[in-house]
Amino acid sequence: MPRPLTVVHTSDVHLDSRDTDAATDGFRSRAERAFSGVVDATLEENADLLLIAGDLFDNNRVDDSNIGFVYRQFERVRCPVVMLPGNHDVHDEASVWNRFDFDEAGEHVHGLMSHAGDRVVLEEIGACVWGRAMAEHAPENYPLVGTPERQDRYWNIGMAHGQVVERRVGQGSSPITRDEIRTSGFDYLALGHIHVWGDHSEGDTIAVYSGSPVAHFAGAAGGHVAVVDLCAANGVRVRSRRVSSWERTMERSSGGFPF
Ligand SMILES: [Mn+2]
Repeated sequence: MPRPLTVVHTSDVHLDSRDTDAATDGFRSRAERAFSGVVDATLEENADLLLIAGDLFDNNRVDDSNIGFVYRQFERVRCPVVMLPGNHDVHDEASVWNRFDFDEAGEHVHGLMSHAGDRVVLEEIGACVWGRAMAEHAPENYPLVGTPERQDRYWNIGMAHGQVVERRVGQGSSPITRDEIRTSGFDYLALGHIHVWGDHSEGDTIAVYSGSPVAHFAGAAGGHVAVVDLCAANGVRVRSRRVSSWERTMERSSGGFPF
């Protein structure tokens, strides 16, 4: 059996340096501060793997300083990082991901950039991570079609950016059905797109939306990451860890008056 792993899972950071309304303590935006909090959580949890399940960038026109910010944050991370594009940073010809230099980001940083599905095998931690980059956020985009055979010597981890639905009805974009989750073969499925926590586990697959780590995108309860413990004896257990809150803004804008 693969060895126990701790995974930090985030999504929907929506980095964009033009969002400067909370520029304090060296960060240009709430999203930058929250993403730094994601890295802090990864270090404090002594995580083996960091997953970013789409919409790391708010749009494909963000300037290169946003990419530079991500490189500098990844310099702090010791464990492997695996990223999937979302619908805001969709992997098309104009994609921000075409400007992202994986060599500069470091050997530990991986992107799942194939529209047919991509798998990264991380021998050092006994995990393989699969995901399908979206070329277009459309009803015809099926994030969980084409999942690979299970590899029994590894933890089988999936990533998908889209909307969990009962069935495809031809309207919602990037649908992920409950049947697809149940038959995916993944031990853990890292979901992105929804900005608040949501457990969509089916069958033997634990599937969770971490929600955005940015409090102002996630809601009054604050911004969170998912911390996932995978252990052969105990199975897969997930907890939500808060990485940002509204308090800092409230202190500034209202002198600490309780929200
Ligand atoms: Mn999204």
